[in-house]
Amino acid sequence: MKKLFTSAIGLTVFVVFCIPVFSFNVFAKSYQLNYANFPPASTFPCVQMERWKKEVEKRTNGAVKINTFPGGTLIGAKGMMDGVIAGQADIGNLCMAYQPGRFVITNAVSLPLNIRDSKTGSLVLLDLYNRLKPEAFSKVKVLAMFTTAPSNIMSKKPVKNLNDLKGMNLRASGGAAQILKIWGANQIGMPMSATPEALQKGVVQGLFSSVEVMKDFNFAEDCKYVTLTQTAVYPFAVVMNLSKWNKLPENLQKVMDDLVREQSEWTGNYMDNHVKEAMQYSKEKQGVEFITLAKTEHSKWNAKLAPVVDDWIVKAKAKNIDGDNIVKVLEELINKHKN
Ligand code: DTR
Repeated sequence: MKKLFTSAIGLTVFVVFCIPVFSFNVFAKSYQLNYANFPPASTFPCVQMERWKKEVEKRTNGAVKINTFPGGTLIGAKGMMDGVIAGQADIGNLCMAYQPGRFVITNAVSLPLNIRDSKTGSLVLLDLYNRLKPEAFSKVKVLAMFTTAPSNIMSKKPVKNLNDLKGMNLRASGGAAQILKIWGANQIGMPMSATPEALQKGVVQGLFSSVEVMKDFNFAEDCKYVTLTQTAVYPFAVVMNLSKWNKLPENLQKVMDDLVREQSEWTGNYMDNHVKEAMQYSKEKQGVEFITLAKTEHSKWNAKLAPVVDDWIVKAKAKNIDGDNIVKVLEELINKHKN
């Protein structure tokens, strides 16, 4: 009888204390995190956000639940970094080009250094960040970094030479904006999320960016011409509120740490493939003309860009930033990662 009684207690203890631990998972507590993003859900920053959410939830067996907020519903484009630092969202995705003076070191990735695709740009940016650990990110935990594919001119009117571009109102931000100005366009700065309205109202006659937006924002309906320049990638970061990060147990932090490089590279690959799809869609479904600059014309455009890197180094020096070293590191990383 006594034996039976002891076994019954043993079984009860097992059922009450052990089964929940085994059957849920090894993560004792669950966590909900809010993730803010500025553009609409169909665009690449949000596609990568949903992929990250899915992976984190899967790899933590649901111990971490990510609530995603696309379309600037939680924090807008320019307020992303400060919003995350202040805890308005736990995680946020930001485009560094929208605050060029704030992210001087990492924005250097948009200098005309011949980054040919988004995968290369993304790995270069992440390695640059890891190597130089810029102060601008000291108040957050970085969860991923990636760049767009190189920028091209999408416009309502054809641009075949520098004269066509002269005075044309085109939208761009950060390093890409500097390049447009040098080529003689009338550059207008605004986040991508404000561009559809500006195009429709005629405030701008086009934009300078990676061409997946021809499909994702359906700019192909307004912009029937794309001039292929293949310059300037835009850098992005996914950042997390530091005190929220510090409160996560180590095994959950490890899941996210293990994802940093994978997510950055995944996004680069997604973007590169999606650019191809968007080009096909624009040509076949929207009758968009893709313009390749004539050789002599192309040399003129490149000649204008020749002083950009040296000028940037001089300006960086004035801010006490070792621009020479940043460019050297960038060139080394581009060589390492290029396809
Ligand atoms: N090229 C930058 C960033 C960018 C490219 N595609 C998208 C889509 C959604 C938001 C931002 C971006 C820009 O032009 O803003």
